[in-house]
Amino acid sequence: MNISSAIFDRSAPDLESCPDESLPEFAFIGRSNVGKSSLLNFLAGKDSLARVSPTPGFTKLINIFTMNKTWRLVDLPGYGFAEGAKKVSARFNQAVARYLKHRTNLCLVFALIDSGLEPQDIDVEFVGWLARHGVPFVLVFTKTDKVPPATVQTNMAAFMASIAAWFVQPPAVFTCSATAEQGRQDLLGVIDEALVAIQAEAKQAAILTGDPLAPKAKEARPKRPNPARPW
Ligand SMILES: Nc1nc2c(ncn2[C@@H]2O[C@H](COP(=O)(O)OP(=O)(O)OP(=O)(O)O)[C@@H](O)[C@H]2O)c(=O)[nH]1
Ligand SMILES: [Mg+2]
Repeated sequence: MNISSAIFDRSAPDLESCPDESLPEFAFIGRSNVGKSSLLNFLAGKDSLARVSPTPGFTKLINIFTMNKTWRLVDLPGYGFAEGAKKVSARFNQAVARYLKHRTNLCLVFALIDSGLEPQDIDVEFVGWLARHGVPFVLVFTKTDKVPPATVQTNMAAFMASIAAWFVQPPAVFTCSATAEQGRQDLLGVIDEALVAIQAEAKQAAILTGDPLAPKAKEARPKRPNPARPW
C-alpha cells in the first residue's frame, strides 16, 4: 500500500473528544517506550508526524492521524509508567481502556512488545485484557535491530507460550524495527486487507438492503470485525 497523505487530526484526552466514527481506525498500544510513535511514523513514512522521545510516558493523549484521507492511525499513551501526577495518568489509562472497549470504528489494534525482552508480566496481562474484552489485535515485536535475531526468536516464542492457553488460535505475530526500517510492508498489508474486508462488508450490506444510499448505509459504516478473524 502506498501512503499518499498523512495528516494530524487531533490529540484527544478521552473517547468523547475523538473525531466521529466515519473512518476505520488502527491503533498502536504497548508499554511506554516500546516504540509506538516511532512505528506510526515509520508506517506513515513521515519522521515527525507523531512525537518520539526516549522518555517513557511521553505520549499522554489519544493522537489521531488521517491517512490517505480514508482511514486513521491512532497513537495511544503507553501503559506501565507510573511516574508523574497519578491522577492524570489514571485518567488517561481509563481513557485508553474506554477507547479500546467502545470505539466502534476501531478495526484492529497493534499490540507492541519489545523483542529484546523476555516476557514481561505487564505485557502478558495486557494481552489477556485485550482477549477478554474482544478487542481485535495482532502482536508486533518491536526494535528487532537491538538484539541478535536468535534472541528475538527466543523472546517471541517465550511470549507466545505464556499466552497460548487463552487462545484456540493464537493472534497473528509480526516483527518490526523503525530504526532498521524492517516490517513496514507486512504491517501495511494487514491494514490493506482489513480495509478491503470492510469495503466488501459495506458492499454486501448495500446489496442486502437494495439501496446503497439510504439510512441502511449507516449500518455499513466500519464496524469492529470479528475478533476471531485470522489476521
Ligand atoms: N533501536 C531502536 N530504537 C527504537 C525503535 N523504535 C523506537 N525506538 C526508540 O525508543 C524510544 C521510544 O520510542 P517512542 O516511539 O517514543 O516510544 P512510545 O512507545 O511511543 O513511548 P511512549 O509515548 O512514552 O509510550 C525512542 O528513543 C526511539 O528512538 C527501533 O525500532 N529500534
Ligand atoms: Mg509515544
